[in-house]
Amino acid sequence: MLEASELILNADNSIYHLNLLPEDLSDTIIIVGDQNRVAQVSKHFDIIEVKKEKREFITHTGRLKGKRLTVLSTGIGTDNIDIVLNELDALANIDFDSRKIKKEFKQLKIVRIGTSGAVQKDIPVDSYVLSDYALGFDGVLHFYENEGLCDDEFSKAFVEHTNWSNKKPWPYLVKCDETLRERLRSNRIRYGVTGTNSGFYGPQGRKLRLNLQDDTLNDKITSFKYKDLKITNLEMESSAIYGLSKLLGHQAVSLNCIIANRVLGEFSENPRKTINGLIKYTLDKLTE
Ligand code: R1P
Repeated sequence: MLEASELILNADNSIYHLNLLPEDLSDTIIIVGDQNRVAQVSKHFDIIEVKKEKREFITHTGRLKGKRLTVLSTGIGTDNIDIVLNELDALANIDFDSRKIKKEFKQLKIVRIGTSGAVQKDIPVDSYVLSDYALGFDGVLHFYENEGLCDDEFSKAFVEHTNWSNKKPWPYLVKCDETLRERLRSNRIRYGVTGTNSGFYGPQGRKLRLNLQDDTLNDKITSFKYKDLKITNLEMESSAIYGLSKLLGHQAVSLNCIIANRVLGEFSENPRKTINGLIKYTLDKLTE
């Protein structure tokens, strides 16, 4: 039995941070960073059945073309993803009355619709990247038993190429779910390796008033190549989404709108339009 301090429930038996009851959730879940993006997604639903929120976690569940979908905001960062993935899994796979893990496992399909900056010249602003792999610089996955999950050879090559400081977490590489990837793929999408950083400024090589531990890290990220893989873009959630989904047994794919190109110094003129395009694309694919 999970103690009250470990599986934390609110007075109405909803899960602590997400403020959701098990019946509020579909097994197909779109996660977005920005709270405002939740309504940008759910406005396409034929009907919205559930609207709940707490802190940065806003959830709408509804139906589109007969399919039940949940859209949920995670806020920024892999620390939030640790909360979101564990609580989504608890909603699906833990009985809140008995506080025991259910005998029958329910698999969730999780699709991130995010924004990101490209670190390769040939990935233009306003394009879409599906993360075949996510490379985590954040360290969240190291707190879980994850033997055999990550490609250590890739990590070793990356650490050597970048002269990665051993004061930083060991970068971990996790693959997307292939079945869900197949469902979301098309020739409108580019495929790549998404670096997930533990911050927006220093960790992503942005220098405002503070000096960086390694000024050349972004250049080395751009020039790194392992077999036929290059790091395509940087954001702040995908590694933990992939890692925790794999460990929990759920399917996950991360789709990102490229709203900046860090090599060319460009930023999208209309990021909302680009994000809307990816929302429509994803909803079409999920309801096909
Ligand atoms: C930083 O501005 C935020 O935007 C990106 C990053 O991953 C980070 O969360 O994604 P979202 O637009 O999905 O939040």
